[in-house]
Amino acid sequence: MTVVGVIMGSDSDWPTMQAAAEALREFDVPHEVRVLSAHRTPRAMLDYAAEAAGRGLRVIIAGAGGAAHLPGMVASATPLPVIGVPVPLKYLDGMDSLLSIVQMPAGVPVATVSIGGARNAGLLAVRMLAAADPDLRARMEGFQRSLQDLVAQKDAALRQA
Ligand code: RP5
Repeated sequence: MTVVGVIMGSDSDWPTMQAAAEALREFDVPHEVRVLSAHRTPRAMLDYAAEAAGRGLRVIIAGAGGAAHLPGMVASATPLPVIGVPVPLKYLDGMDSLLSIVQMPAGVPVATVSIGGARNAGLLAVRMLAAADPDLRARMEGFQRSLQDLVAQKDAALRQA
């Protein structure tokens, strides 16, 4: 069953957002990818958000750039946790996207990752699911150990340089 929805405001966001899907794939987390725009397809966006929990989704990752209202609007219409990814566009270095997503009013949370931080959005979704899934938690712990090993290898290489 599909448990994570990876949505974005435009297909132009995909080069950034594909890192979220890749992280989910690494952990064998069933997910779907959709383009839904807060401004161009508002009704489809709200229908998606309203139906997501009933369809079995447990986390939504939403990326958008510029006037990035998709994550917040989706969060307003679903009880599921929403992770927002600020997508950097040509101007303003993604600061517009970041501020549009992160400054949510009290009561409607969006867990915002860094500008372009789609991989961390995928990994955060895995951690959310792992809170109630011991097997997934064990694999996340294994992944964390692999990060430690990588740093240790780099440290050892530089010490010898
Ligand atoms: C936003 O407008 C999208 O999330 C995208 O980042 C941006 C530009 O969209 P396109 O004009 O490339 O379709 O809503």
